Amino acid sequence: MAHEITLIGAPVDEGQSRAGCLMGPAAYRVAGIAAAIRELGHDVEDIGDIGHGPLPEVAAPNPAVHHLAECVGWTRTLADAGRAAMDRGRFPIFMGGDHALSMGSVAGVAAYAAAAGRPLFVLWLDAHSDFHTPLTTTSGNLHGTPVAYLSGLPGFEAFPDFPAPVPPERVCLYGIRSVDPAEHRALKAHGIPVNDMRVLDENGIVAPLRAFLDQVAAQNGMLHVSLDVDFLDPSIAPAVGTTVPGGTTFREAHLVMELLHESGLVTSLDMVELNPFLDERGRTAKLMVDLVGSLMGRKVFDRPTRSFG
Ligand code: HAR
Ligand code: MN
Ligand code: MN
Ligand code: MN
Repeated sequence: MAHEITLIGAPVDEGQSRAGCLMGPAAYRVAGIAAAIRELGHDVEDIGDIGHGPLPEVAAPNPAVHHLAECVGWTRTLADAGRAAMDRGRFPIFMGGDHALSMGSVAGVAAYAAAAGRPLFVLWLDAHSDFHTPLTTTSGNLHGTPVAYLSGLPGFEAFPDFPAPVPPERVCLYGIRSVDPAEHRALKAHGIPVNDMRVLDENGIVAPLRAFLDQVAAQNGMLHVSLDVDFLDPSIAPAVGTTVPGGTTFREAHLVMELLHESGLVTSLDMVELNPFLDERGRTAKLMVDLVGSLMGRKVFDRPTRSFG
């Protein structure tokens, strides 16, 4: 199926403390993201980079938290941009930018899904669970909080109310290998299933994903995919500030994208945490663009589309 893709540049750098993610959208454009998707038969428009807009007056609930006003601003502008693209029948790709951008991208997609009367599912491809709140974070880096925000947890009073919080059984954390103690407790209390690397080592990369996709299909859901560069092993994707050893291999990551393509279920995508300042001759940016190619249908041989549900 041909998609109508809208590239949204989201140069968010304020959700963490290591400058460089703001160059992410430019790096993806240099790596040829638009041409790579167009080549696969999809329509592509690039609306350029958006900003965080006017800064609201907000009080940080925890002295560690930094750049709260900027992150609230980004959440508003990105939610609006994502919702507007989907209202026009398009498939938004949010080119980050650090993972704080997902507070906005998922909020926009969730508002669209609620209006369309369809359940939203979220697949979080990441080394980290990103389940802190502004109350529990000790680093103060808000890129570690979006999953708690989209789950409707308290502590996000400075942010817009999340439209229709995503229930735990509709969230799939995949590739996880770094969870802080407060996140661990909160994940258990909230009942979010965690597919950590141990689960994927034992069951393979395919089976847990198929089980989740079957759920999405059975409920006629929409599926947002949030792809963090550190989902990948640092040996193949060095351009990220928070490398964690033991990530997915080149083929595992492509296989995930190929299965997602065959499912026909994905309706929006984040590409987050690329820090081009840390890259080696553009290899991480190019790999991320290649993975999007697989998600958009690039393959060596045709295979029948597998029906889920
Ligand atoms: N849990 C740690 C913190 O809150 C690290 C979070 C890192 N998050 C990302 N995105 N890089 O997944 O500081
Ligand atoms: Mn700014
Ligand atoms: Mn992340
Ligand atoms: Mn991460």
